[in-house]
Amino acid sequence: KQVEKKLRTGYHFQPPKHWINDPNGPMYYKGLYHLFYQYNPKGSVWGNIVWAHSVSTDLIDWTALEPGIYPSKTFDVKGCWSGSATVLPSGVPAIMYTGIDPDERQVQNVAYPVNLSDPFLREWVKPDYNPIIFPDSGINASAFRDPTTAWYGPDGHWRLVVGSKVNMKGLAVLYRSRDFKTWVKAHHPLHSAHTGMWECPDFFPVAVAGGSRHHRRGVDTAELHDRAVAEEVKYVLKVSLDLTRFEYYTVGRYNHATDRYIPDAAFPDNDYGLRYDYGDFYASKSFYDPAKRRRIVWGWANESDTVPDDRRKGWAGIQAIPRKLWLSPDGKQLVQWPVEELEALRSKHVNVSDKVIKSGDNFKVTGFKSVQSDVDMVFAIKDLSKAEKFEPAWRNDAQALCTRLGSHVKGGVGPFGLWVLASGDLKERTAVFFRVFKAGNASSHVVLMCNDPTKSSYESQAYRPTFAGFVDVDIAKNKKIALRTLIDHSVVESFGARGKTCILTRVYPRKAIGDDAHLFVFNNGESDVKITNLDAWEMKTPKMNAGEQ
Ligand code: DQQ
Repeated sequence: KQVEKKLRTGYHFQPPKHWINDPNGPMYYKGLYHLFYQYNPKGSVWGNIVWAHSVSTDLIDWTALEPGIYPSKTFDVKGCWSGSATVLPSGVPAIMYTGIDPDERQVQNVAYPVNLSDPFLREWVKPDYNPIIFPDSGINASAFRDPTTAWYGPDGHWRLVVGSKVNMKGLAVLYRSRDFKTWVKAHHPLHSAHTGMWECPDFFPVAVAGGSRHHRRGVDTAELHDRAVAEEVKYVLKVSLDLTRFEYYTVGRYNHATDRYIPDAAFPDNDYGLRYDYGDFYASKSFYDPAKRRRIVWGWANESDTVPDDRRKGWAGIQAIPRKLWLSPDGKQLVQWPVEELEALRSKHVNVSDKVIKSGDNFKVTGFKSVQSDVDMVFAIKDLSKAEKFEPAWRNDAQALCTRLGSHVKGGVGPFGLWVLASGDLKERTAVFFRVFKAGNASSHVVLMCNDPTKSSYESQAYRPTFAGFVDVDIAKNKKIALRTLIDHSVVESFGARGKTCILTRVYPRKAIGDDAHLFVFNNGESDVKITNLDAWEMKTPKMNAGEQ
């Protein structure tokens, strides 16, 4: 059966065909980046799950290898679900993953490379002492999965957490081991909250500003036992909620002695936390890249078309562009930015500068093909006096606010932003935009970033929710806001305010495809805005999983 090429991505990660979901066990080993991911080798819907495996020297060109982990033993005969890699102090990488056993129980297994001198790490062996972690009587065996990268404590014990739940309480169940073989459950979880099941937990350190290392530098989980490092880091706990299909994170402290994680006061318990991405981004997994001393996060972007569409297309699911991630200098949130390697794909370039977009106007960016492009721009707002008044209750639900105040609803300052993947007649278009509100006291403002795909396609079956998040910027002081948008046929991945608020959306235009996909800048607010600078590049197509030559 032929795969439908239309709307397949050019530079976002995807295999040649079939279903993909969660990124698994990303790591750097002997000069290669490894990415495993949940994959159905038999079709374009979820099922028959194995760990497909790809390698890259630069996170851009990918070579597909044979699956690394696949059902082969009683402890994983019904599926090899998500997990993580830990590079041991000896340099040996270990993969920990969830196996589904014959009774449908979720158990945790370990696997090691067969041949350590093979940088491709093609073959993995699962020792007979698996499963290393079995759901005991206190644990719900059908809600017990996705082990994290392990870390080593000052007491000489390894630790890792497994996602779980008890009733509606999400749990990061903590295990300890001396030898990486025998794992013992701690008396209390690392953390828990009343949110429902925690899938794909991720727990890692981030540098704080003012410490001995630059705050954008990554910190390896393997450095955690070092007390000097421990004083200059904060910790991030990220979980994926199967109930909302969104991910949330908090930033906090980790007490080595009590083995508990305590979110900072800025992340109250009754709140889910912030999000890496306010759009279609799930089951993410980060890793420390020793080659460039950074932390990188991978996340899965599901299709939002229908299952029959996916069967027809013969493919479903992509990975978002790998993002470097760090703690903002004020410690209030994480910041993400596409890995710098992506810029090597930039080719034909256009620039617009100092262009005013008057109230109600729009402007077409010409001279390049935008269907597979990278747009990086800055808006300037001179006059904030017309900003609409913000009601405090709106704080709780950016998405509802943006659904109500879509890109076509006129405002004071904004909506202004981009129409991407737009047909020439503008009947099809996806809006990425900002709207600025005046908060209670006139000197402070609230900035909302939205993605409105309601007009993205003539096709009416596709799921097209509006996505939105607030942007923590001092707009009165800066009078500017930056927007970077990666456009790639059926994905629009945006980074507001240099990576403070990110939104990824999948769209399925009918008309705005190939050379008929256009880029516009629009302003539906009363106040004029100015494009201080806009750079846009066509993006080359990298080698994407063609397999070994
Ligand atoms: N996907 C995996 C699970 C994980 C879920 C199964 C999250 O391990 O909890 O494919 O998308």
